[in-house]
Amino acid sequence: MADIMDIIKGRDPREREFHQAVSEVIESVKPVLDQNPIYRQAKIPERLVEPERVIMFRIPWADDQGNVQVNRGFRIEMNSALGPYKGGLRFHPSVNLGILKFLAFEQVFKNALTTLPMGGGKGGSDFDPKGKSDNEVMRFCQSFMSELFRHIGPDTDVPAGDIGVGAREIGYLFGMYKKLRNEFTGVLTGKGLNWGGSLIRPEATGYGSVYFAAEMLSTRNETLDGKTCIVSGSGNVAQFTMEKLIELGAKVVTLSDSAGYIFDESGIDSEKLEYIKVLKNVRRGRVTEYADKYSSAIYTPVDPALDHNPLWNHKAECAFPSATQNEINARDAQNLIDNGVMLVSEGANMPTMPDGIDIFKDHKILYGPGKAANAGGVSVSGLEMTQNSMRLAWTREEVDNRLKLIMKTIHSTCVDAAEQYGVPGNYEAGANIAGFVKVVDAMLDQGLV
Ligand code: NDP
Ligand code: 2IT
Repeated sequence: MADIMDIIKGRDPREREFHQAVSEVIESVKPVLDQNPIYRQAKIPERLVEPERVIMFRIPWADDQGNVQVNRGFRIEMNSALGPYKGGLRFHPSVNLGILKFLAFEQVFKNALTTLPMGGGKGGSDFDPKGKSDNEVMRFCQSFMSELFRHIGPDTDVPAGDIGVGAREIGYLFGMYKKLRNEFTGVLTGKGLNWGGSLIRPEATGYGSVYFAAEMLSTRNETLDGKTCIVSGSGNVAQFTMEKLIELGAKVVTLSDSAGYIFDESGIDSEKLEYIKVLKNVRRGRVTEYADKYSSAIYTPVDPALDHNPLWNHKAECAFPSATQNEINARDAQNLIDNGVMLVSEGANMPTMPDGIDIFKDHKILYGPGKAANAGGVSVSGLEMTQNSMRLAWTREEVDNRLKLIMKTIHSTCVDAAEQYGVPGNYEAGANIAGFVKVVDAMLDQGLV
C-alpha cells in the first residue's frame, strides 16, 4: 500500500484530494490484493491510479461587458474497462486537476456498483457560474464544448452535471455539441425532458441516497419515519434528498450553502421546500433568505475561525451530507455521534474526512459512503443512455422502480462483499471491494491496454 501512495504523492504532490480518495480505496482492498497475487503482478493498483487520458484546455469567452475571460477546462477519462467513460462536469472556482482526478477515481468504482455498463470519468472548469448572466453562462458553455466535443461521444465519453452544472448548462453544452457534430445523440445526460432527458434524473441522486439510507436502516428493523435529519447543501442533491425524506415521514431541520446554514427546528415541509427550489433554481439566491421568510429558522454564517461546522451539531438521528468534499472533519463526526446520529448517507462525493470516517466506524453507525449512497444519479444517467439508444422514454414509475432496485442491489452488494472479507456492516469496505473487483477483473480480461 505504501508503494502506490509513494508513487502518486511523488508524481503529483499537490493533488491532496486524489491522494485521499486513492488511499481510502487501497486500504479497503488490501485483503483482496493479498488473496489475489495476480492483481499486484499485473500492476493493477498502478494502472488504476493513472487516468487513461487527461484532456486539459483553454476556454476563452467574452463577458457581458465585452471583456475577454480565460478559464481552464478538463476532462479526465479515468477508466473504460466497463463501458464508455461516464461522469459529471463540475463548474466551481476550486476545480483543479487533483479534485477532478479524485472525482473520476471515485466514479470508476461507483459506476461499477450500479450494475450498468459504464466506465468512469469526470471533468469541469474553474469557471464560477455564481453571479453570471444566462448569456455569460451560455457563451462559456459554448466555448467549453467547442473543444470538448472532439473528445466525447455517446459510445466514448458521456458527461453530465455536478456542482455548478445543472439543466441550464447541460442545455447550452448539448446545443453546441449538436451544432458542431451535426448529430443528435445522447452524448450528455441530464438533458431536458422533451429533448432526450429521462424522468427522475434530476431527482435520482437525492432519492437514491434516501433509498440507500432506508435499506441500511432496514438491517436494524428501522425506518425513516419520524427521524430527525440534518441535510447539508441546497443544490440538486440536497433538494431531492429533502423531498424524499419529507415524503417518507422524516423531519428535515437544516440546509446550507457555502456562505452559511439554516436551522429550522419546526422542520422543512413540502411548502418550504418549494420555496427553496424557486430560491435556488430560479432566482439563484442564497439560503440566508430562507430565514427572512420563515421566522422559525435561524441562519448562521460560516465562521472560518471555527474548527468545526455548527451545522453538524444538532440533535438528529440521520445526516445527509450533500454539498461537497471534506465537509465533515473528525470534530464534526464526533458532534454527530454525540447528538445521537446513527446513520450517515453521503449524497456528496467524499464529504467525510478519513478521521471522521474512522469515528463513524468505531461507533458502528450505519455509514453509507458516497460511491454507494450517491450512485443513484449516475444510475439514472445510465438509464437515460439506454432510453436514448432505444429511442424511447420510460415512465416516471418505471425509472423510479429501476432506481429503487439498483440502490437495493448496491446495498446488498456492499453487505455481501463486506461479509465475505470479514468486515460485516462496513459499507465503506464493501463498496470499495465490490467496485474494485468488478473493474479489475474486466481489466485483466481485456489485457495490457
Ligand atoms: P449543486 O451545484 O446543485 O449544489 C451544490 C451545493 O453545495 C450548493 O448548495 C453549494 O453552495 C454547496 N457547495 C458547493 N461547494 C461548496 C463548498 N466548497 N463549501 C460549502 N458548500 C458548497 O451541486 P449538486 O447538488 O449536484 O452536488 C452536490 C454534491 O453531490 C457534490 O459533492 C457532487 O459531486 C455530488 N453528486 C452530485 C450528483 C448529481 O447528480 N448532481 C451525483 C452524485 C454526487 P453554493 O451555492 O454556495 O455554492
Ligand atoms: O458524481 C456523480 O456521480 C455525478 N455527478 C453524476 C454523474 C453522471 O454521469 O450522471
